[in-house]
Amino acid sequence: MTPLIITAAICGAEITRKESPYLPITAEELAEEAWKCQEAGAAIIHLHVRDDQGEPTQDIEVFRRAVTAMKARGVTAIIQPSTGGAVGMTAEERMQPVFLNPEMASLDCGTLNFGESYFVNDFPMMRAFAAEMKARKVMPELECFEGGHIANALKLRDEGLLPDHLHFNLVLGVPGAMAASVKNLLFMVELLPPGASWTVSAVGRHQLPLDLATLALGGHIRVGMEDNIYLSKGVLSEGNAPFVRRIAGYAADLGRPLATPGEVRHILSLRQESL
Ligand code: KMH
Ligand code: ZN
Repeated sequence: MTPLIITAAICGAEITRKESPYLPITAEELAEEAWKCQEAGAAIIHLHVRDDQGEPTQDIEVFRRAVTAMKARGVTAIIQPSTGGAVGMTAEERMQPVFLNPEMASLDCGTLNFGESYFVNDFPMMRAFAAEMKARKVMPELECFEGGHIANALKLRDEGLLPDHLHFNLVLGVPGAMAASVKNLLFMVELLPPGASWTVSAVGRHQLPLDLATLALGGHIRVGMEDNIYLSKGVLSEGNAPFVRRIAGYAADLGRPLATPGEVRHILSLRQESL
């Protein structure tokens, strides 16, 4: 049985402190949160950062501070910065954390409606992200919010812009994009190329049911406050670790071991040195 990779998406770009007072924002808060998630079983930290006002930013120095604080706190999980940032950001803004040479980074594979707004990922942008990641041996996590996004990723692969191993994140339930249902999850999984690894991110109240379906199917799981802030109806999660702990518990019940960061490097074919 392939060990389960739990990714913790600890901050995101959209949730505010008004919605949850437990949202980590500063470098120290992000580091503490990442460490707690690691202790609970997460092997990847999907990272967005915020400025002093709590607004989303892709400033390389803010990312650098967060990563440095995480390492100082003892975080050994793989840190996966976002190149999605927030809606409305330019490709140049979004690219910045790639220049830190992380082991992984997200690569969004198509444009979609995103709540009341829209999130632009056209081919020139996707190619620019993919090429920069390839040059730096940064493993892209291919974020697919719609079935067509998988085809877009395969087009990038056919253009020689992706590594041999492909790792997808199937994101379901973003308002305006593909709904979070088991039927849609199966549809997406069946579109994946042979040998690809995949994780699932489901938004809001759909997170837990889709996670359980993913466990049954043998995929990997992303949880965290970027996608959902409620542990159950009306009950805010006091941070990200309770989400990770809950999935780790279900995996234990199924006898599925959790992947360590070392195992993630092997399963996802990450480069073996950390720059
Ligand atoms: N905040 C969303 C607009 C990613 O991290 O690559 C984009 C996002 C995807 O979160
Ligand atoms: Zn993200």
